[in-house]
Amino acid sequence: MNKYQLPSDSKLRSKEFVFGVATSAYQIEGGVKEGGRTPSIWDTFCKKPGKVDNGDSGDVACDHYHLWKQDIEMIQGLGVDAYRLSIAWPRILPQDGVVNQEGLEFYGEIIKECHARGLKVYVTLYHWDLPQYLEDKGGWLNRETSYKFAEYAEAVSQYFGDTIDVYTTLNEPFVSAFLGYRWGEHAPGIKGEREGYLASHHLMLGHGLAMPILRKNAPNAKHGVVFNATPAYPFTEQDQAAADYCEAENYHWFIDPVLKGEYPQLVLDRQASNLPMILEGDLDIISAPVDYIGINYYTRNVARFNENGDIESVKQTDAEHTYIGWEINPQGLTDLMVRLNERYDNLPPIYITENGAAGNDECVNGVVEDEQRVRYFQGHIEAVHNAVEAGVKIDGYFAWSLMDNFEWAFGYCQRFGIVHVDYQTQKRTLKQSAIAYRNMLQERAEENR
Ligand code: IFM
Repeated sequence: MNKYQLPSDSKLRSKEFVFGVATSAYQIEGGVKEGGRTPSIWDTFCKKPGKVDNGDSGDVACDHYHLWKQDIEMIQGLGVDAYRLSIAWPRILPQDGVVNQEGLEFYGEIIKECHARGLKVYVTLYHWDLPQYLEDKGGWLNRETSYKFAEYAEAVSQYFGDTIDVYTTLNEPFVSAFLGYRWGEHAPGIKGEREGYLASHHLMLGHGLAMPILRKNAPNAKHGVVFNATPAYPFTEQDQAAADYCEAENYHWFIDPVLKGEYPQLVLDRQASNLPMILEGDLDIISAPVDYIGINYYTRNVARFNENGDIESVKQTDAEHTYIGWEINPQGLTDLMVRLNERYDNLPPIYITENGAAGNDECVNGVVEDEQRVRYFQGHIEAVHNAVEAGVKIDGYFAWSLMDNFEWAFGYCQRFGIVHVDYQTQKRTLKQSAIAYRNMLQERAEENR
């Protein structure tokens, strides 16, 4: 297949629907000691033996810090409407209270170049690279960090204002809080139930504190937050409650406070002994209206109660999985969209801000055959179409990721890019999945001409 197919009457064919590609700062930039940047928690974490596969780090990554111009040219060549990137907090505020002009200018150049090439710019403020100096004071376990995040949002939005088309406060607070502070698999590597919940509340508070600041400084931009969400299915009929709890913890815990102004009862009950201190007024701050929510979808979860009454995931051995071990299930994306639509009366428009598949792709004679990823995208783009048909307002779709990059605790061995990166030479090669994306978008552009 050299082109993703869309039904002829699909909303996804209209030019109002946004197609894009996404990346994040630490995963692609490198240049960690350049431009006045100071270490983030990921620089520190990568140095700890055994934390990241193969001892990898984002020190060089895709060297986007130097190659950004050619990368943006490549993005334009794909024919997408938008580029979703993140800003590295430690480039903007390398020390507490000190704004680094060079950091602002670096992203200013990128934004200018994107606009010159007709790309809309979606910027995430926090894609997991907390400045280490804040971690040294407790990181997201310290309520003060929420206020520091608001200061950072002020610095960025004051400088960029409406030149950023769409602002995102946080990417996947579930991952920052739970993988970082509960299960210790991500930076800063802390393990503790209470810690995970405390970090989650402070992240959401940071989001809420940032919202009015962003609106004040960028009144014409859109503002929102991005969640990862994995729909859960019961393994047997008896396991419905297990599946319900998985969803509650995985995404209701993060979305409910924003859209309902409350935390979900299922989690409040089950985690009663781990709950953070929620001060009066916090939920009012967190539930400030958003213009959109971003959803990152990769896979589904099948859940059951084991013999101890604990909830566990059951791997579906008869299903197809990607290289990272995640089940491929496009129907899960449609179901998730419909479930969100049913759960929230005031659901704002959704962007699918990430969707993609990991492989261990190789470039052979300039060609990267990523047949599984091509099928993955075809299935998931159709799933988005089906959700739209079912009445869900979805305004855009971003492939994760533009190019192979530093996949956190997996280092470089999991390749999520639609563009292959040779890490020795930094050569970029469009995979078949990128070519199919480009061809679909080209056809759409011709139709809309
Ligand atoms: O690479 C990550 C990204 O940083 C956040 N969402 C999930 C992706 C794949 O794991």
